[in-house]
Amino acid sequence: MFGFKKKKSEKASEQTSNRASLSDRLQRTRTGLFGDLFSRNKSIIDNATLEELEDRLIMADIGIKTTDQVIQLLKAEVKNNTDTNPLEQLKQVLLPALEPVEQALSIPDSANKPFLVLVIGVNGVGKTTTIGKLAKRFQNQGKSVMLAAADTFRAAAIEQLQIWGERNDITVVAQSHGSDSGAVIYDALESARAKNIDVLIADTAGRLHNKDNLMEEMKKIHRLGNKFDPDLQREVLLVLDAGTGQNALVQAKQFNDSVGVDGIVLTKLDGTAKGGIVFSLANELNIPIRFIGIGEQIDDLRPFNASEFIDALLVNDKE
Ligand SMILES: Nc1nc2c(ncn2[C@@H]2O[C@H](COP(=O)(O)OP(=O)(O)O)[C@@H](O)[C@H]2O)c(=O)[nH]1
Ligand SMILES: [Mg+2]
Repeated sequence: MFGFKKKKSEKASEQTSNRASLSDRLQRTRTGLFGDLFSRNKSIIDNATLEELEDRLIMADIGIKTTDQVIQLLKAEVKNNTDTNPLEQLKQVLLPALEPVEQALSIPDSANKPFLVLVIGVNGVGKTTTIGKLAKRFQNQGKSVMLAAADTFRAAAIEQLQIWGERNDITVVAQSHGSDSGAVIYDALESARAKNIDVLIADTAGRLHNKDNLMEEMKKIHRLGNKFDPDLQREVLLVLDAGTGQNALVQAKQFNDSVGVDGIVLTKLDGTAKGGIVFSLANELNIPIRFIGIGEQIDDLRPFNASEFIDALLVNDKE
């Protein structure tokens, strides 16, 4: 990872290629959810289709509760809205489910710098990768960025961030392996304030020897932010691996209950048939989904856009 290539393209062409690649990248999720259910020039959604859809949604880890709701809404839509086609009817049901969680992460133009982005989540979900992508993104928006290597439990994690920071001319505040992660973040906050840095992104550990310890550590880090400055502006950003399906929902509930989560990044949507988890997250937690990760490269992070996402899911592969 972090073999990011520098790529600069014009905004217009970038947008076109974004749209093209989003549906490509979501191909597995799309097939998992809908198979060829809607690609046979279907003119109506009949009972057999509804039944197969129900099975598929459950298999795609949307969860029973959310699946039930989708099917009920779709039945009503089919009955009441007879002059549209099945794909349009499906969109009418799915889009309102995701729209409420489409809320972009915006870094306020504030005198009270830095804005702290505290990146949390269990091991392997893509925290460090996402931090690289985010740093680049903020820089492209003209913001100065600093990183804090507060995953001090794995030496490799510190090194990974340092190497990447060096390559991209971004200061990484780090201490030795095993040092107190709160101290690293506090140090980084002081340094970022002294240097008038706009955004400080902190990497954190994803595994302590048990779940309670992990949550306690996260709470402690959270409190340190208040100690540094009660008016510190921050985003607690939870990274979830879409490939873990319903497990991602469980993680989101745990982190939200113990530290409070402001936004979610749902990664690895490119490599899974379980992308349906996004509906479950939206439906059950209503936490903003800030970004989605659709690949390992630096540009493979997109702000979450409900309509684009649904459109990409409803592209007809056989057309
Ligand atoms: N396909 C794919 N892989 C990803 C994505 N985000 C992260 N990864 C990979 O997931 C693995 C773990 O990532 P890492 O950032 O080290 O996770 P961390 O332990 O949470 O910091 C790496 O191999 C990353 O390249 C994504 O959106 N798509
Ligand atoms: Mg990491």
